[in-house]
Amino acid sequence: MLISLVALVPLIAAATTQPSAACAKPAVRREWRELTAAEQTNYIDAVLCLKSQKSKLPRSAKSPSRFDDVAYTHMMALDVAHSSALFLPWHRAYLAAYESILQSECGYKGTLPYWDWTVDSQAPEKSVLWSSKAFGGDGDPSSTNLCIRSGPFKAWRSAFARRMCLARSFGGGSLDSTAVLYSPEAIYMLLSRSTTYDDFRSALEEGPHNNVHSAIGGDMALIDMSANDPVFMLHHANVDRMWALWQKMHPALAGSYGGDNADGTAADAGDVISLFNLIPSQPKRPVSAMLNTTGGAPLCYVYSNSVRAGIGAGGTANARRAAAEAAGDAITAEAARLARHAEPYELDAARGGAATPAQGDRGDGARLRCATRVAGHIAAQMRVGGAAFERARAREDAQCRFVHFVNAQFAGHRSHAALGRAGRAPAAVSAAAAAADAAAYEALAAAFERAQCG
Ligand SMILES: [Cu+2]
Repeated sequence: MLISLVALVPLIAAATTQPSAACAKPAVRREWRELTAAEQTNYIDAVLCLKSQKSKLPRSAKSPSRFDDVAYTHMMALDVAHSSALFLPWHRAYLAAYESILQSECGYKGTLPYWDWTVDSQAPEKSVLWSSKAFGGDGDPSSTNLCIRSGPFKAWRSAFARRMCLARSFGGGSLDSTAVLYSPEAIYMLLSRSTTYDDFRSALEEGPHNNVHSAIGGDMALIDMSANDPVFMLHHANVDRMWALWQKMHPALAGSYGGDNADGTAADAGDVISLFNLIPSQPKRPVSAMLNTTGGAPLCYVYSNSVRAGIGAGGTANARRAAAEAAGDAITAEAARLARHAEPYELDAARGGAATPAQGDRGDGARLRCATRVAGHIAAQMRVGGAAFERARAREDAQCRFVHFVNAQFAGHRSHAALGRAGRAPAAVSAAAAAADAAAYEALAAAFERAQCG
């Protein structure tokens, strides 16, 4: 594991991969909190503009607006672009089209922002995204349709797949706002330990991707409605960013593609992506054109290193502490037991709640919670069933065991997502800080793997 640590750090630290000649100056997609208030308003205004523009689809689509054209396109791609190899390249093409429509049809000058939900993972319902100046908050639990009550999209009506208000239901339908998203530590584990395209795609799609859809609930939890919520694009930009990070972390795999298509045929980089004429003048492109965000035509962008709360107060010292602790062989019996525990989500009751806060806990400012499981009925309509569902459950369990292990073994570890940091102003992460984080996460991941073998 030491070899991979040495190999990973400089790769993560590099701010960009080498752009091709066709993409000399990549645009930078930034985290929502990196935008100034004026830039955030410009983005929201551009989305509102799209909803007021006329549809460009054939009349037969019955789309009320240009924004609805975009939602329609996602609805048309349900079966080809989910639970299949095409998931990542299709959504990459879709986001690029959406970004270019905002720019060319609504005069938007910026790039598509992303939502780094790892930052809000420990209490997603408290994210700044839900402010009435941003995307508005939770749905109204007293209304049967769970319509949102605040923000610029309050009056929105969705057209596809059904005509109704914009709905949310934090906590995945339970209305108790207790969902937990994937921590930065768990995401590092997923990125660094997925060693084929298909393994990575399925782990990301069935795990964190579905977890966020489920946690927001309402439209977002319904595969045929999800693109009606403007927050969909920021979530998917982060999913796309995870793919770019994985490609950067594993250079030998960066151009790799494979697995199965939705129809059971073997996926191939020559497969053609259809956006159903969302941009009529745009040619259909193959998957191979989506494998590099700086490949040019139509992709020419990179992602920033995101934000964190309380920067400067812990990052580097934290990294040093975790690396030092992992270097010693001090794997306690309790941590080793946690690492092998058969029922990670029921651990609290078994050992008196010593190491890991319950998912509904919002008081513990130091430790991490396990990410919420995706409920069976939500996974099913996200097209995850059968063996894929069993695989997703096993990965959720492994993620939760890792969280228990970090809490038990590294009591001094203060995650950037820890709630105790939540009050601090968010600040952009430098390449050096991102590299230090990666070193700390690698130490945790390696220690976890040692304990599992012990
Ligand atoms: Cu989708």
